Parts: sequence; C-alpha cells; structure tokens
Amino acid sequence: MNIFGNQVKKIRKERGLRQKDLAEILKVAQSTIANYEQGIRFPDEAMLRRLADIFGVTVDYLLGRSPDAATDSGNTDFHAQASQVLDPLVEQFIDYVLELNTTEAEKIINQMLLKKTDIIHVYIHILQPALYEIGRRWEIGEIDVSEEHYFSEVVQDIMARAMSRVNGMREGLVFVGFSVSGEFHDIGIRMVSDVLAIHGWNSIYLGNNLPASSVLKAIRDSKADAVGISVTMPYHVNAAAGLIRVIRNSNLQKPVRIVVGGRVFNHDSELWKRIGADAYAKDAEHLVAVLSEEGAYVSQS
Ligand code: B12
Repeated sequence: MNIFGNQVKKIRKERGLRQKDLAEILKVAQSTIANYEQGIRFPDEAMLRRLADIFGVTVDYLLGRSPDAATDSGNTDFHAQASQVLDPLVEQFIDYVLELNTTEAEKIINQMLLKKTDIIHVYIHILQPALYEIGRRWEIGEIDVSEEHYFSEVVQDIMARAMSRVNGMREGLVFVGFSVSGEFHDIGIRMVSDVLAIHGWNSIYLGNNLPASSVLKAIRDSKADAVGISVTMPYHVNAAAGLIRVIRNSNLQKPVRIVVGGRVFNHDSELWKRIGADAYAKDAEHLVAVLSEEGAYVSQS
C-alpha cells in the first residue's frame, strides 16, 4: 500500500499545486514527485521534513500515522523544533498571558517602553520570540489551539496600545503592507508596518485576504514607494509570485519597490529572488536596514 505517495498526491492537490510546481519549490525533477506519488521512491528524512514544512502538516500526517494534519500523534520530536533557551522576560510574559494575567504581562512590556523606538526592541526581542515559542508549544501539543489564538489576540492588543504612542499621520515615504491572499498570519507584517511608521514612514497596514485589484487600488491611491508582502505558509508562495507579476504589469504612475518577508522566506534564502521581489528582510529591524542600505529610502525619524 502506497500510503505516503497517496498522501503527497492528496495534499498537493488540496494546495492547488501541480507536480511541476511542487518540484520547483523543492528544487527536484518533476519525475521525483511522480515517483514519490507512485510509491517508486521514498524521500530521505530531510526531504520528508521539507515536504511536511511546505504543506504545513506534520511528518506523521504525511506518513499516514496521524489523521490530524496539524498535531503530531506522539512522535513529535521529529518535527518540532528543539525548545530554545528563552529570555526569562519572554518566559515570564508567556506565563502571565497563559495564566490570563494580562495586566502583569502588559506591565513587563510597559516598563520597557521609555521612548518610541523601544517598541521595536519589544516587538523583535519579546513579542516575536514569545509567538514563536507559542507555535512550538502548540505543535508539540503542550497548549491548545484556543490558547494560541488567545495569545495572538493579546499580543495584537498590546501592539495597538504601544503604537498609540506614535503620532498618527506621517509625511514620509509611503509603505503599503499586507499578507498575501489566503494567509491568516498577519502579525509579522503588522510589526513591519509599525516599525516603518516609527521610522517616519507613512505606513499603511492592510491586514490579509485582499484581492489583487484592491492591492493595486491601495498602491495607486497612496502613491506607494514600497510594498511589503508577507507569506508564512509555503503553499501561498505561488499567490505571492502571481501578485508580484500583477503589480509589475500594472500601469502605476511611479515605480514601487516590492519587498517580501515571513517565515517561508526565512527558511529559503533565495526564494524572494525566484518569485521576482526586489528585496527581502528577515525581520522588521532588518527591513529598515535593507531599505536604507539600498540608498533608495532615507529614514525620516
Ligand atoms: C499566531 C499563529 C497563528 C494565528 C495567526 C494570527 C494572526 N493574526 O497572525 C492563527 C491561529 C490564525 C494561525 C493559523 C494557522 N497556523 Co499558525 N502560527 C502562529 C504562530 C504561533 C505565530 C505567528 C506569528 O505571529 N509570529 C510572530 C511574527 C512577528 O513573526 P513572523 O511572522 O516570522 O514575522 C517576522 C518576520 O518573518 C518578518 N516578516 C514577516 N512578514 C514580513 C513581510 C515583509 C515585507 C518583511 C520585509 C518582513 C516580514 O518580520 C516579522 C517581524 O519581525 C506561528 C509560530 C511561528 N513560529 O511563527 C504558527 C505557525 C506559523 N502556524 C502554523 C500553522 C500550521 C498554521 C495553520 C495551517 C494551522 C491550522 N491547521 O489551521 C493555520 C494557517 C492557515 C492559513 N491559511 O494561513 C505553523 C506553520 C508551519 C509551516 N510548515 O510553515 C507554525 C510555524 C506553527 C508550528 N510550529 O507548527 N497561526
């Protein structure tokens, strides 16, 4: 019985990928995918892991050992990242939120916010690692999905309150940031948009699930200088590539720089080039450096 091959074929189709598309993402020949699906070949451990990552499922699910795509059935050490050594402040912040003590959690953050640029430090060094840790705990079944949802809502509330310290309308260069259509993860691009706002950009954050026509309208109406597209799940990469083509082929009054970022790019350092973006940044702080290094944009702060 070819359980693995059948799983690959089923999930590939669910994600709307052709064998050719999957082969391109994995940088293998199309025949390799065909062989997997027909049970002629079986991947090594690294390739199994990559396939699971690309599909956003567990290795157990790929192997037909678990009926659940998102949680492992016991054999979790294969897929879950090792627990990282966490900054005690991050750990304390997580504990408070999971104990539903948001007052104490927010106190940790507020004590760090003496000037507006401290928000960047809090984002990158407290909230971001806390969210990554929450993802890890969810993946190994240590916390429930409801706790993961709650945690991300609390983080977004805290971000909104922190940003109320930064003035509303800015006169600087215009950045339009959003997550590619279909992508639920939008906290990362929201952080990026906020960080650019702190650096004086007129930063317009659009959230997620926008049709291409609305993206184009936003770029046109705002006369955007740069557009930021966020992708977390590997199966949304094609949508991002398509959107980049649409933006390039549209008749904009002025050229716009297209920058991309998000988990999927952090795991494949050349992917941004292959999908036609102008630049990539690994996190919000890095983006500021990338944009100013390019010399095209000078921080207004
Ligand atoms: C919160 C969360 C959710 C929330 C999202 C809420 C929201 N409004 O965003 C909810 C519950 C909705 C969710 C859903 C899902 N999730 Co989820 N989620 C997470 C979690 C825990 C945190 C994500 C996050 O906010 N990270 C913090 C931000 C700040 O980090 P970041 O996104 O990397 O962003 C930084 C950089 O990447 C960069 N960046 C990001 N975007 C951009 C854009 C530009 C232009 C630039 C320059 C830079 C840049 O800068 C950012 C700031 O520094 C992660 C764990 C993780 N490791 O990330 C899992 C995680 C991403 N989710 C995962 C999965 C599997 C899912 C689901 C498929 C689960 C399911 N079965 O339903 C769905 C996805 C559905 C979909 N269509 O998208 C997996 C993905 C695994 C994989 N193979 O890729 C993860 C890794 C969890 C895990 N350990 O397994 N998720």
